[in-house]
Amino acid sequence: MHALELSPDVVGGWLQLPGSATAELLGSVGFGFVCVDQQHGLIGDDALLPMLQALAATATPAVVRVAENEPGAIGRALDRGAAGVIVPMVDTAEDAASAVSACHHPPGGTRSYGPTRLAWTRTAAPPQCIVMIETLAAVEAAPAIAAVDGLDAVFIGPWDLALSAGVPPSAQLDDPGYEQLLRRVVAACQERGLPVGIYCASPAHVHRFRGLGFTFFALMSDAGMLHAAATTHLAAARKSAAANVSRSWPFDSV
Ligand code: 3PY
Ligand code: MG
Repeated sequence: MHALELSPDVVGGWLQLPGSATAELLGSVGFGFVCVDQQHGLIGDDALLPMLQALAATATPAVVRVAENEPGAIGRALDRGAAGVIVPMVDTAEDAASAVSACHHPPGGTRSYGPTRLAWTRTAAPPQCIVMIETLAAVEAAPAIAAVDGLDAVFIGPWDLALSAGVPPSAQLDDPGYEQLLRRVVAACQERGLPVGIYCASPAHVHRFRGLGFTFFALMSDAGMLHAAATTHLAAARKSAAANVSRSWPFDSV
């Protein structure tokens, strides 16, 4: 297990498909961290352990997005060896404080003792607690959320935020009102010196959000990458596309 460091401009990977092979693969390409998504990914607790083991073997820090802001879910991810958790749908400072508390044993928090895997892997670094801002209510509460003691970072869920704001997901790239929401969260985090990250559907999204002051990024999911690559390669393989396919490309990559 490797400590999570959200140093400026770190780009992470995102796993939604269960299995240690995909975890090992994404852990091997140079991401600054890899998140195992138990909220919208297809990854249950039994699949989580081998994925964390595979990531540990690659030396890439592993963080788990838990299914909900609930102490049991947070404790299970940490007991299995996650370096930190991403907690979805945090709308208030109280929600954020509850997530932080669930990450730490007393006296700093309320996490139950039972380190299980940590007992033999001997991880020294305290777990990181990252909360997700992804509703209009949470944007309103961003200054109070960012001020919560012990919080390590804030992470925006841009799709849920778009839904909450009543705008299409494409607003992420060009809607001025949506941009203002992002800027408010970034400003609240800057005020507290907190890292502020965001999920990115493409490299173009990373570039856009970097320009708005975000300090860390999660770049697409394994499922999204596989789907995009399969669609692109299938289209390129069709007879009608033959003229556009570079002849050297397939041989360079095998
Ligand atoms: C969102 O965009 O709402 C997310 O939670 C990204 O994973
Ligand atoms: Mg979300």
